Amino acid sequence: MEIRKVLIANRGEIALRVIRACRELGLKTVAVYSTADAHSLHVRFADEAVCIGPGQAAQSYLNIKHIIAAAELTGADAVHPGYGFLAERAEFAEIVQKCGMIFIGPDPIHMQVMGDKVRARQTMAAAGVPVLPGTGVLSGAVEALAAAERIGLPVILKASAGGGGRGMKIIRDMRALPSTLETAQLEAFKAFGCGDMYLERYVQSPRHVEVQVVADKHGDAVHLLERECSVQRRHQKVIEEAPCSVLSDELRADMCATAVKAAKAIGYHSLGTFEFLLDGDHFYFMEMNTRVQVEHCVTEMITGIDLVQEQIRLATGEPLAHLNREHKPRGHAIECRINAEDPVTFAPRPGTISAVHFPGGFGVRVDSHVYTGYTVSPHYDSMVGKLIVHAPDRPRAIQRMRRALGECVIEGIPTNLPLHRWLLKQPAFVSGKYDTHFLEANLDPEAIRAEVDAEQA
Ligand code: MV4
Repeated sequence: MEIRKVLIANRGEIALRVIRACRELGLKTVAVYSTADAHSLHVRFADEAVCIGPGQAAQSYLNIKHIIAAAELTGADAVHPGYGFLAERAEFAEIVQKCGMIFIGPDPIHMQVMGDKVRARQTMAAAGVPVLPGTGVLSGAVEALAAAERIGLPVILKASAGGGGRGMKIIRDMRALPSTLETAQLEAFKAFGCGDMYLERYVQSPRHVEVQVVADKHGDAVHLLERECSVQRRHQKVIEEAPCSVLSDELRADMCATAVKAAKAIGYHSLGTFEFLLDGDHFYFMEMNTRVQVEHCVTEMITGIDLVQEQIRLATGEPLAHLNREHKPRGHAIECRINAEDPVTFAPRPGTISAVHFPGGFGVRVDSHVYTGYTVSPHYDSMVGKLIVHAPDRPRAIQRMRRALGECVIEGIPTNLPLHRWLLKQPAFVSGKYDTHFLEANLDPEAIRAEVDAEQA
């Protein structure tokens, strides 16, 4: 199966990222855009561009009919979904395939299995992946109470159709369980159209460590090491790094081998991320993501592998033969997500950028779609770019990121650059000894405001 022309069903930095990969592979590109994105770089960088609707995502980037029409109109033979929007909608992948095009991603069946968190848990447990003690879909309060009794408090209620932290409730008291379950079921039904809930032992202070897997259509799979993503707020990642600084070589080998084994067990192909909760020297399966992730860049820096090019090659049926079997981390990489938001309250702040200067120099990478005069639309995610550094070791990566953050200028709208400058000097971050609660537990509005003032001085 050959690809000549790829339609990119996305916008922003990831659309640019995919266009760049295509160009290096000698593939033609088709951008799709909403009227709000008419002046976007992905429109200009692609060979062709088709307007697919108004600013509201539901009418453009989520509009399957319009996207398929754009693909047929331009003669695209493959579709890359990026992340977000339709990237994990099995129905979209199926339609792309039924229209005779290649979906640059996994088999829709794997998107379905992993989108159903109870099925994902069961599938992974059956493949020999460690999962926390827990249940299937709960039939009601009686079963939930019995399960919580068996597992021991605290436990966490999760929506089977949730994921990424949506639809979760922690239970620390048996008496709260029946009413919390009922509310959670109602909320899940409203949010996802499915009220199914399950329960797991709650890990109090975990780290979020995820393993990147690359698998071909012939049953072969390799890992590309892990990413540490514990610096987050309300389930939005803020900083990611690779490798994870607290993994022993044995634990890394175990976690990575487990992910490869799981991918092979289910016959997975394409890029995949296995998210684990790390609790001391135990790890447990949380979720599997079937898309390219925002933070894929830190893996690229420490492996030297272009993940998006691999994803495209794999979609054509190319075997993995050319990839190394065993990877040692090559130095250390850190990524800061730069958002158009209030650095203290985190509220999105769309608007027009009056001036931008991105850092450069040795070991610095900027993946961004913004430019001077660019208007950040209120219709979409507030991320305006990613600042990625690579250095021989973690201390030098931190120094390099501080240097790069110092060079970075975005004027006209507030951004979280001051938050990053503050984060990069927090003792817990510098020591590497932090968990998923670190950011929210240590937020210091005064200190971040001082960084804002320093920026303006
Ligand atoms: C957990 C957990 C503790 N115990 N499950 C959040 C995102 C979703 N993937 C699952 N999440 C969690 N599941 C059990 N049994 C803690 C979290 C969690 C978390 C995980 C990763 C990164 C940040 C987090 C922040 C709060 C809670």
